Amino acid sequence: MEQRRSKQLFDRAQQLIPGGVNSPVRAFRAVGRQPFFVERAQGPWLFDADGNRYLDYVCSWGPGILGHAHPRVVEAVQRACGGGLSFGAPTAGEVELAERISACVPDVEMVRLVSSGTEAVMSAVRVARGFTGREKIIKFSGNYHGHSDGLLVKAGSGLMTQSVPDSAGVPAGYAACTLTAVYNDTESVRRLMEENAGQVAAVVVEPVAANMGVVPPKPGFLAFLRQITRQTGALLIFDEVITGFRLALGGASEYTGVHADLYTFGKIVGGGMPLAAYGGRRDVMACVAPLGAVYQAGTLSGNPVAVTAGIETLKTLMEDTGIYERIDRRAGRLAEAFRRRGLTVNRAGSLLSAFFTPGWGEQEGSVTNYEEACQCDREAFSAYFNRMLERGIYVAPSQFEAMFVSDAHEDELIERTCEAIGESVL
Ligand code: KE4
Repeated sequence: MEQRRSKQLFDRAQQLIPGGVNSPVRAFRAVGRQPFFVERAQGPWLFDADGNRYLDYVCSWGPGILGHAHPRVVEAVQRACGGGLSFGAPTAGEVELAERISACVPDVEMVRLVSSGTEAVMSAVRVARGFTGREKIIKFSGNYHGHSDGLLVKAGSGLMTQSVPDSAGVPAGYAACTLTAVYNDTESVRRLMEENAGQVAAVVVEPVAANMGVVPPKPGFLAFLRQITRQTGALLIFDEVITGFRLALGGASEYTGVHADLYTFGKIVGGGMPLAAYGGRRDVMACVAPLGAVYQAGTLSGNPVAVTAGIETLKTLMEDTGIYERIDRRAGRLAEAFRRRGLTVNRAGSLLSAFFTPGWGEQEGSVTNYEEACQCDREAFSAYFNRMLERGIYVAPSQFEAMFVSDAHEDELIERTCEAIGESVL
């Protein structure tokens, strides 16, 4: 595969940008090759600087549920640009987007727009602390909630790929306020709650984990979190940066039937532009400045161009909820292809991961938490990734990320992918 132009760009990038990338997982370090540099994208396709074309199952890590450069979204964004890029003043679009988010997820009675998932989760945690007057939070190993200091404790995603569960530079004091439980293990939560009685402001969870690979909640796990947070006066925060508008139009609360106190959204809600959100119970969100005492602000919060992308994306999803059946069905076909090759597959709707669990191909494995995900064969994953890429199919360059299916992945392309899986999982 020709990669000369990408290599030139990567060499230049590494002179000025740490690792040559603006987010670690993009460096392809877990799969032992240099990254390709994208020139443009259309529908399910990415085109790189050397003219190579890839069928894209990363979808910009989730935003691309409609496929890249959806005409309706692009046209609206182009029109919005003509009216100015940023005002730092309220606009009608922000009201419409807030109304649409609340219409899709009725638990979101009030919502604040921000610019990244990290900012959304960081803010939601601060609101939970401000509302409860408590300092500690419980998260789960293998869950990733962005790179704010207090949440880089046993994060999954990029950090997990680097096998460094904590980040340098996080003050010990921050980590001390973050307690880490085991995903799908109710006893680990109960124990932390008992040991820190009256001190836990919130439990923050990926309602379907997707940063240690996809790990769905075991039956009853989320309901248990709902019950124990109610009992102890802690808030339940669903980090739906990935699952929001992905599992269903109403996200995880629709998909699982469990309802949280606060929600965070990112990725799809911004249609691929820098826009995220946090929101939930009106009494809790009433703590947010200027209404309440919890400060949070942002120059580009509710940016009119990003808001336009978000509105057009949600409008398209709201007008054609048949998309969810289409992308779920297609993801199911991919899961079958992986299982035929003896891999362990976790899937929730159009989110899936195929794991190279110990003894893969001979014995059935299971991945229900961080520890089990860490036991996967990363060399075998890397070989599979590279074989797929040589066949023009781009999956996430890490065992600990999800595969995303978009509405642009037509059935014929899914079948082509299934064939490539059969040739690449060896
Ligand atoms: P951002 O700050 O990257 O927009 O969102 C952070 C975040 C928060 N919560 C969840 C559940 C997330 O998955 C993320 C970010 N996801 C990763 C991919 N797993 C983003 C890709 C990257 O880090 O480059």
